Amino acid sequence: MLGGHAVAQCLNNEGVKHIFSVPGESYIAVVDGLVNFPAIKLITNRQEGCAAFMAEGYAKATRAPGVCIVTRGPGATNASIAVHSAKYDSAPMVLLVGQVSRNARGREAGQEIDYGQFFGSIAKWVIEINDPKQIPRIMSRAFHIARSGRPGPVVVALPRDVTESDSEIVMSEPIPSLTPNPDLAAVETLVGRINAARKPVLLIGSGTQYANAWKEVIAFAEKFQLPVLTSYKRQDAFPNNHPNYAGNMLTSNKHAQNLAYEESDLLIVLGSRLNQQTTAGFTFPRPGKPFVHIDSDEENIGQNSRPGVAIVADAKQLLVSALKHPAPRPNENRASWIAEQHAAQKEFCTPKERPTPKVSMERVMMDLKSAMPADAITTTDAGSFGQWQQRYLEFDHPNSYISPTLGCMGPGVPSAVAAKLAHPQRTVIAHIGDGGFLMTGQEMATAKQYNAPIIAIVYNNQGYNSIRMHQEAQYPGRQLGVALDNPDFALMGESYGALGVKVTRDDEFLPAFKKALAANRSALIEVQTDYEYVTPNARLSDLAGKKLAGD
Ligand SMILES: Cc1ncc(C[n+]2csc(CCOP(=O)(O)OP(=O)(O)O)c2C)c(N)n1
Ligand SMILES: [Mg+2]
Repeated sequence: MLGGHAVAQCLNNEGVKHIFSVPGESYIAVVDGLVNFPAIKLITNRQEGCAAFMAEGYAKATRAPGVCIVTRGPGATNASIAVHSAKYDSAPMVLLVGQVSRNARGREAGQEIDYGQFFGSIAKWVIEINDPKQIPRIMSRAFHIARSGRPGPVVVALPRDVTESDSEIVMSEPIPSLTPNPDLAAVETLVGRINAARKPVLLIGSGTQYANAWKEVIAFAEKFQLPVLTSYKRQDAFPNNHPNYAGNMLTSNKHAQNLAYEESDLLIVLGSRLNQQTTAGFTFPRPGKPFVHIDSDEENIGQNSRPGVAIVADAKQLLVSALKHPAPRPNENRASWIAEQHAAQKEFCTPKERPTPKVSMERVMMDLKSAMPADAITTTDAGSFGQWQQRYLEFDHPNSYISPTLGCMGPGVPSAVAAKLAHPQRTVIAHIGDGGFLMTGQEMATAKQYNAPIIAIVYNNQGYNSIRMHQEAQYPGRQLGVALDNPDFALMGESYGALGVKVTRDDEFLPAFKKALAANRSALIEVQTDYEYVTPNARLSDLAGKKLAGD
């Protein structure tokens, strides 16, 4: 069997349905193998960064590994942005990269890279297959590592002669997913602590999402009367309209931060590594704070703060086990406290009218909240516009918000197309800035080619406003290098076969969005905004000389 055919067979055995790619001569034997598996769709992208962002977005939309294949050297370096992103977001991804033939290694051969060094600090595992017979073992291990423990990106390098040689290869079965059970005594301790606490708070991260524990988290919060917070950019881990929902750990959500880190007398962190944003720049939980950390990966525990109680377990197994304990006596005080927390969150996520000379972001959010289908998937790119979706949109369905914690520009459109391929029945809406759209917006062509229509909302403030904001705050009146002279976005949309609409006034957004929903093809809505209105709370001129949060 050709080595490349064995790789294709392994992908099929792992249940892969979509592979994102840009072609390269270094891995054509794998593509030849894929011809034998028509059920696997090989998606052809326009840039490897986009292909890899699609694989990452696909992983977040399905909670299974996203797969990407790119050529050696330049293909691999282009794809690297999403490897970094997948690492930050604990997203399972398998990136296959071409490599020079074995006899050329170490000679600075055509497009050669030492992937171990290049991807070493941003991938979960990097491996080069140097013997065709090892393909099945290494491929199944790559998928296993990508999805187990704290999920993450795995890079598999395929030397050209390994994929093009013919040898006897014995296939093996994929390694089944393991879901570590909690220690039962530790669960008893946890339940005891909750029952003894006055104000226990549950803070959940993507560990609950990869464990598919949506229902169990709800049952646990209800049974033990816990307000629930979601970690940074994990708004879709818990139904936002559930009465126990208390908010997301967004830097501007002071109420949520206060609840988690000041007001609670017991903080239970389930499936979150507690990243920089969730912990307000690593300042919480303070030493001595009663804090229980539960994660399926031992390495995540205590990464930033030492917990009083630590439990290694799959989130769902932990919850199932805790739910076997009897419910505490209903506590009236606790119930009214939870209702207060939910009301504070509702207040925080309700936009108020804020007229601007162009289109008001608050108005766009109000209109979206009234017209978005309940199970729509939202993706966002990086930029100042993103603060409005993070704060105001509400999510009541699992896997409905895809936004990288890395804060990289570029994933908005690609991850939306991937989400649409994964869930053709759901509406997918991408939110992108003018800067971000010009980085990866060409994947609207991929959406058309594979019949995966999306709605792209491009907030055009004629520049890299997020950076304009930092410049103005730190060095007032000296903006440089942040303005963009833009193309006509609506026309660009049309050129990709999408409906292209320009929104220049508040009252034009809702009709445009309704038209997009009914379009039966992709839509690009260009929303013209005023860069002076840089955050939901502040204007650019208010920020002059003020230190902004960040490192
Ligand atoms: C790949 C990448 N390049 C640069 C940055 C730095 N950066 C963060 S936000 C931003 C501006 C984004 O501009 P735009 O997409 O127009 O959104 P806006 O901030 O104007 O709303 C830049 C340049 C980044 N995060 N990622
Ligand atoms: Mg902009």
